[in-house]
Amino acid sequence: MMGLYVLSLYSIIMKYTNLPLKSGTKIESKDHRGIVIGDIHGCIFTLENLLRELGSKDGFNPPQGRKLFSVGDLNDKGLNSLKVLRWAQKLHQDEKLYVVDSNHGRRLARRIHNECKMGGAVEDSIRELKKVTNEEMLEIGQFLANLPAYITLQSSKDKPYIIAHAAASSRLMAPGYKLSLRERNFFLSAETFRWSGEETVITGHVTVKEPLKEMHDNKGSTVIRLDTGVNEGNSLSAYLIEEDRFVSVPTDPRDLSQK
Ligand SMILES: [Mn+2]
Repeated sequence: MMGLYVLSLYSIIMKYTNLPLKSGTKIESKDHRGIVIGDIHGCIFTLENLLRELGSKDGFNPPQGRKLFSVGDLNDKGLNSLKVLRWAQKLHQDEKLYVVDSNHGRRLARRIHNECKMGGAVEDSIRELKKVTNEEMLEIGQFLANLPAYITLQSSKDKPYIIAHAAASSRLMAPGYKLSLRERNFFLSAETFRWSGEETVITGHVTVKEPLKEMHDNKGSTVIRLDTGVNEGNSLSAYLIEEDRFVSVPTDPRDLSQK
């Protein structure tokens, strides 16, 4: 009885702590051209194919003169979440890749730190992570927990770009604005939003057949959608900012289970 009580008290406390909840971050990248990659979901072979298609020599590092950005959802669903997470951590360390927080990323961070119950797609990643040392698992948890809610990217183009997993809101991105947990989650998991800012917003999360540009009002407010359902056997997509161009590669069948 006592054990149960302590356990539930522990989980109540854990629910309201303790992982970082970063708001937005600004990145200047004027001497590197930017490439934003859609939801990868553990599909390492497809990622390698995409990177090579974009001009990477080794299918791991960015092409020459480029910086990479990810809309998040690196993990779950595909067979190789661990490899994708290791790739992201390494490039992030070397400042070759910037990633935003996402619903699947946050859930895995919370699961690693025992902040949520078992269940759902996150267990795909947890099964893989059971093979690594506790130390590496915690490093992955910390990496994911420290990702910002959104990135404001000042590229060599005039207007900034917003990179956010699911959605963005000018009101919530006002300078100095402090996001509540609920507001922060809007960036990670909103299914719909309307955009009227002058920056272009680049998102994943909502699966589309082909990468696309949406106009959100008659002022030409633009949203780019990059989740092209790699985990559903469709494709993985990227957006080349300076060229204003999409590149997609079909899902590599080695990334999906043979159910
Ligand atoms: Mn996703």
